[in-house]
Amino acid sequence: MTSFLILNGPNLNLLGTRQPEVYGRTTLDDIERMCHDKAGSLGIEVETAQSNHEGTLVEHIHAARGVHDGIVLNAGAYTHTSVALRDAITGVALPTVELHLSNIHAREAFRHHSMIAGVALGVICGFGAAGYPLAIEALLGALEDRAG
Ligand code: CA2
Repeated sequence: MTSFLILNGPNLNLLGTRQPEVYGRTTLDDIERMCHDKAGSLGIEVETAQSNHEGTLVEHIHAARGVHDGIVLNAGAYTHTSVALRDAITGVALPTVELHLSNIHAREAFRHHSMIAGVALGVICGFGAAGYPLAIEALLGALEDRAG
């Protein structure tokens, strides 16, 4: 069965508790439940994980190889800094959707650049928690297109 890793980076465990005007009121648990529900409706599986540590995120990406068919990655602030995460995505060669709750291009200049975008299949940002099911659907669609 098709399976995706839904990977969330630093501070996303705080969702729903602070800065609701930027990130909304949905908690990470809610988002992970939404992902499982979306996967169920599409007949696929998802595994969800979150870490505040760059190296742990790299290890999750490595472990996805041979287990999952694609990755939905909200790398949080590491999006803007991490060559290691970019190299991990390139290294496992799994199709990856970069995802952000907020529209990073409408925020501070330092959020406008992504280390991930250049190795991602595509980017979804600015739609809040609704972006996660959108990303799952887009990733599945891309895999189905590739399979012909
Ligand atoms: O918009 C996104 O999803 C981000 O990846 C979120 C990151 C930010 O550094 C990126 O530029 C864009 C930050 C996540 C912090 O989440 C919090 C949630 C509640 C309270 C405090 C932080």
